[in-house]
Amino acid sequence: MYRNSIGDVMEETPVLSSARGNYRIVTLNRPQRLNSFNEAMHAALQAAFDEAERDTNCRALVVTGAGRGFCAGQDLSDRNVSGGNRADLGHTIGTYYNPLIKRIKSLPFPTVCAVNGVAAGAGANVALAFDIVIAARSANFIQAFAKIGLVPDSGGTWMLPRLAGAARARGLAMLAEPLPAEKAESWGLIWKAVDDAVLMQEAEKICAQLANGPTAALVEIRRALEEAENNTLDAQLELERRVQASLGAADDYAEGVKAFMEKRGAQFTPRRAG
Ligand code: T3D
Repeated sequence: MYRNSIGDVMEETPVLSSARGNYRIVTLNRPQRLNSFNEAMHAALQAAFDEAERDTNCRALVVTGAGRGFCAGQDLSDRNVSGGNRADLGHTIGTYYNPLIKRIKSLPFPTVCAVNGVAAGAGANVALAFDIVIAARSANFIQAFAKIGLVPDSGGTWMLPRLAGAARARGLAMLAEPLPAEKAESWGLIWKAVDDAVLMQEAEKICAQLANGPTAALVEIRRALEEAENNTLDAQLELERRVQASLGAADDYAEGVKAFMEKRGAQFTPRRAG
């Protein structure tokens, strides 16, 4: 619950989810707190992912934020730091943030993040965990952790050096300065920055393209690129051989080749349950 600008008590629906044909739009919805995470929002986001996974018609999703921010990380008003009863951050990270990042990375369809405004703390790293990240030009990414005596979490220390290189990762994490969307694009953190007015239009265009694509291959692309981070070239070549053998035996490959030869768009197979 929260009070709106004229003092009325409002009920909170921390995450909104709506189906658009074969993809979904999931919106973080605590705009009065810049969509920062509390336990209810973590639970609601996981429930929105559950719902999307159950719906085999759903073959991609976009996550965005309501209001002027994308997500300001942990809701700090939930943290009692003056009394003796402090939250065990190891517990909350292990219970909420780590499972969330792993969940995003293992969704059985491709994902898009439309960063509509500031993405700070865990909010920045949650955004970077999606497959394709686009951001409004006015958005900023802030590794806000050092300002409150913490290290980047939610995969930040893993993703930042891989995406931006070690020197930039150190600068972002230690200085905790806002990184504007266009710089995030030029540094390789995100796919692209777009005009604010067309953010959702662009995000949905990308999402629709992914939703009409070969879902299994797109998920394998995500996995293969993740595994490449730790593999030798030999191991990665073997992984590509194995994955290609499996995809090459599937209907989507046959359809893709046929469609090419017949000079038409491919009609890939729907996603299967489980
Ligand atoms: O605790 C654990 O479980 C460990 C996990 C940690 C994960 C983390 O994410 S730690 C990092 C937490 N996040 C931050 O430190 C960011 C805090 N927020 C900010 O630094 C700034 O709000 C922003 C740079 C994101 C945006 O600045 P600005 O000037 O555009 O907006 P604002 O005025 O600061 O915020 C607007 C409102 O949202 C304001 O409320 P008010 O005054 O209008 O009633 C502000 O308090 C609220 N808000 C923003 N971020 C948070 C928040 N309220 C609670 N928690 C927040 N994280």
